[in-house]
Amino acid sequence: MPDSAPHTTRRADYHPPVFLIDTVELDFRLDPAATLVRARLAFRRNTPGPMRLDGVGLTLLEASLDGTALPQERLVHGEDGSLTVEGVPDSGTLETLVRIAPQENTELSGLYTSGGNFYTQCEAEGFRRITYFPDRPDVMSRYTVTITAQRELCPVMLSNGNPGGTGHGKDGTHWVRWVDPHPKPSYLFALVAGELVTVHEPFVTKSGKQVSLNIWVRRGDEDRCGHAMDSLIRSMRWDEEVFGLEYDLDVFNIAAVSDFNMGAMENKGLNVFNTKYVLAKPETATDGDYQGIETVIAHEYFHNWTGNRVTCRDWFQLSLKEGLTVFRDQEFSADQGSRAVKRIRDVRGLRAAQFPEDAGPMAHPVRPESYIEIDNFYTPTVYQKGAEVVRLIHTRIGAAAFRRGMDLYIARCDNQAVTIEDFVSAMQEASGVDLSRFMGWYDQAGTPELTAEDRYEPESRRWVLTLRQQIPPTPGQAQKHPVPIPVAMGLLDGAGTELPTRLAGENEARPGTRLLLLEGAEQSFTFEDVPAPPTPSLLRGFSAPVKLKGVAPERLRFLAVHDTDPFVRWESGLQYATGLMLRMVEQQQRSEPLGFDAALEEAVRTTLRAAETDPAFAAEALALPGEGFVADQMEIADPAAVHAVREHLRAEIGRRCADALRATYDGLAESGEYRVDGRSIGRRALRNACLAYLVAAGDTGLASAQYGSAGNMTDRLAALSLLADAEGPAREAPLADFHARWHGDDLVLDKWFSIQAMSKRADTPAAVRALYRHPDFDLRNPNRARSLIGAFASGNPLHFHAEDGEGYRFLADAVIALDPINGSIAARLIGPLGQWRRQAPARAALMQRELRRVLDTPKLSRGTFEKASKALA
Ligand code: 0A1
Ligand code: ZN
Repeated sequence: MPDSAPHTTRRADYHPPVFLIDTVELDFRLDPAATLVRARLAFRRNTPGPMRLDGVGLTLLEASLDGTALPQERLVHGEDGSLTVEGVPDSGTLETLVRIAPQENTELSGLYTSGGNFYTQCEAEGFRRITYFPDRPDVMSRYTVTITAQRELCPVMLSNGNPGGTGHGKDGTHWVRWVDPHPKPSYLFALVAGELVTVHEPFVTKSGKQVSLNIWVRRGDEDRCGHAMDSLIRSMRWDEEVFGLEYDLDVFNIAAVSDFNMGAMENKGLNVFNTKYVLAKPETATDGDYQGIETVIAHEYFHNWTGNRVTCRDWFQLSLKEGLTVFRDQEFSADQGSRAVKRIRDVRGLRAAQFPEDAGPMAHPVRPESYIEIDNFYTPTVYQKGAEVVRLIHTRIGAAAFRRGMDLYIARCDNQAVTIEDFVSAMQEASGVDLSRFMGWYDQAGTPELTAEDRYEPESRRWVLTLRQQIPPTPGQAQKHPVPIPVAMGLLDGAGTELPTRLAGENEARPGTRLLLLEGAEQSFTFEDVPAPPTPSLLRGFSAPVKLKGVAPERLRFLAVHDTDPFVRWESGLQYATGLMLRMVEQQQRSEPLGFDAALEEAVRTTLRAAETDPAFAAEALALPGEGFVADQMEIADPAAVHAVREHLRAEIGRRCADALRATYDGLAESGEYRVDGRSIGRRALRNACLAYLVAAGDTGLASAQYGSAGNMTDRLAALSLLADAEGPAREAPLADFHARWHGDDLVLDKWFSIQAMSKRADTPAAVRALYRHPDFDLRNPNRARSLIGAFASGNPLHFHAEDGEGYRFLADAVIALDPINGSIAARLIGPLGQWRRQAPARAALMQRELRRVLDTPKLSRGTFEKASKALA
């Protein structure tokens, strides 16, 4: 437990800031052990009340008001580290000097060192670890930052905004000044300093403004920045073309750091990135890594307008910037390649992370009502479901009105800290559509369940579709109201041809997909002139983040082959296979022999025959539903039975379709240079999907051969991950080879840890314990911690849920060890233990026991306390 009961922050308690800060002058004197920070704040009263400044772990050395030193009695230090200055006038200048120790900062929030360089992370509440300040997003100020350091220690010194001068000191120091002309909240402040080299490109905006683009990395990494730079340039162009948004500073800097809590951070003019989302070359990075870089680079760049120019009033509005920016990066990536495949991957991700969250103890609305630790709310719900809600609005009002809405939102809210209502009302005004009921999507947790029933009336040639919705209760929200659900749909005739549709009351039939809007709990839609009972195709493109339940297996089979909408084709295959697997899990539980459904073989063969047109889609269609997804459909999960069924099906498909799989595999052999365009990525994905089935059927040799001959990391890693499940030398030799080759490369070594953590082999729990003690394992590095602990707990349901509880014990041990080092990462990793309600009683008891053990740990961080206590509540 934390020493005192942690404070809960509530959305309803919002009060405007007592003081505003118009300008901030920061002077840094960098030293790893003792950095000095002088801050001059030009303040102005906004509401009645005392001047309370946030601060955490700061040593105050001096304080003065309008040039006069403040006596100690007027400086009141709070237990939380804050500083209250008594007797301040309504406006003036407060100057403080504090000392901090960046090299002691293992939480990686505030100013910290990594590999001898200095980096900051201020979102959400890191700025208060740098200086005393009203550290809340609705205090927006203009910053001037001067950084002084030993020339040798820090040849490069960066902050937000534009360069504002440099100079030399006598004592081997130099200084650099940065001026940011745009007002910004403190969470967007950044400083990066040390030995860094740059990869540079010029960029000219559509109105002719010259911008210097720079990616700052450690020497030796320059040859891995090409894809990040290319992604940045494409993002900048795209935002100009699609949203008319141009970059607004003379420089755009990106700095890569290997110790970072999240993916990246959108600090104004100085994005800081986890190296994982910058560095790539074909020998070290997989196609997934390349795609991740493109997405994250775009995401952070797009924040320049949605997040930075227009920011959040308070942290409850986090999805205002995150949901909207994820929507924007999804649209960008969709425009770079196959829109359908992008949508499938995004939905896969939503279901893997957000749906379980929405059904678990940490379920919260896209706009939460309360939090103990805001770091815990950078969640799939705020990000991915938030993006889905923006997409709902886009779908409802159409692309043109959405663009007008964006223009209005930005024109009206520029340089302000606003709320989700401000966004929705801009969309409403620009479209003329009443969107008030869409607020239900922001304020209610839980995934709506959608069911559809239909009947055909031959005499009147009418077909009636009845849609119903229901939102399950979630912690603190027992009662739910219906939300508006746009259902994109179409009708197919018996031959699979798309029928034009005419709803009762309409004059003319319309071709293709149309949008129905389910507004209440239940609604019927009558279609006229329907010649024969049709097959409905519902929720095309996944038009709403809901669970569509109860579509009959025959319809799924039909749609999987015939639907004109690629998403529904994929989805129907997935749902069909899920239903089959659920029935087989029951057989497995009754110890009955597991059979095989010939429809699966047929589906695999059909997919392979058509694969040439869109290999990426084929790769998605070939994948069986994941173990986690299947388990999520069960009242009480049974990870071992689900695993057994999936392995059985993989081996059966591999055996029965070996000829076709092998032909496709051979036909897709790489020739020529490695390329990262969508088609090349799709071809590799398909080839490796075939390989996985062939290995499941026993052909380990094929994976060994591919491991040896692979010319890129995608193919090498695909082979290695299959070999990691094998017995004997087929496994040990390539794992040792991989380590020998790559142990000097942190990002690649992370993959070596993850692959072993996710192995199906029976000895994996013991192997994971051993890897935890491996000399290359480092709990302080978030990427490494995630690569072992996170990969095991979230990516290996079979062994995480080992019957003897060893998986749970390991996770709790790791969380307890990590919490004092980096509470934010510890709190993130503990998540899987919260899913105990969906496990059988014996497992659930073991999980609860570990959660209690974590909770009984002295001096637990607020974040881990919040996650563990809510999981047990
Ligand atoms: N705003 C960033 C995410 C981020 C949040 C918190 C961080 O530190 C605790 C770091 C990054 C984004 O959306 O990319
Ligand atoms: Zn973001």
